[in-house]
Amino acid sequence: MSFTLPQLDYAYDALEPHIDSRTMEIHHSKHHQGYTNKLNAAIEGTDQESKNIHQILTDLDMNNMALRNNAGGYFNHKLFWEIMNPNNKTEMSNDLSSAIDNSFGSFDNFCASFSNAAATRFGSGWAWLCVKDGKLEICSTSNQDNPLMPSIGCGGTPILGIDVWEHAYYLNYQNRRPDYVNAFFNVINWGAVSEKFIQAS
Ligand code: MN3
Repeated sequence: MSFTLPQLDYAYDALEPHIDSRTMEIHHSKHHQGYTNKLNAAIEGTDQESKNIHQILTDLDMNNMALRNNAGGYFNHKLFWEIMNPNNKTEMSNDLSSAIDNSFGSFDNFCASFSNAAATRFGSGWAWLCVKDGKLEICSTSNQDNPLMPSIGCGGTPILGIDVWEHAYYLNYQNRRPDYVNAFFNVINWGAVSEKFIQAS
């Protein structure tokens, strides 16, 4: 199969003022399109062509850097668009709320830990909320790595992620990554995260 750029179910300007329209447009139509094109080039004519993206990531040869970077980039951004929507328009399920309380003590503690993981990821990468063995974990990965990849040391199935590459925030926030991370909490699609929690549990 070949992969196509996933469409957003909101407009580029829908996440303003938290994430600006120009950043969204470039991020989706240029960066994510680029990962998609390079993923298709990396799998063309190989046995990877018969796999879905989940299979490609979980079976990955970590030394295959073209596939690692671009399969990761394709999947990570697809998840990122899905777990955002304007102004927290959907609500967290009771099950996810309970799991967050059980794993982190409180929602505020979860926010502090997730923000810390995003702020302290050196250079480019992602911070994640994952489901592992029925429990929630926060971790971060570099570049376009993803918790589904083998031996990544960041376990489980990701249900929420934030892109902390500078291309995700620099136009609006410049070097102020913590401000971007704080703003991200205003646009999390908790309904979508709750669905991913059910699927992963
Ligand atoms: Mn990105």
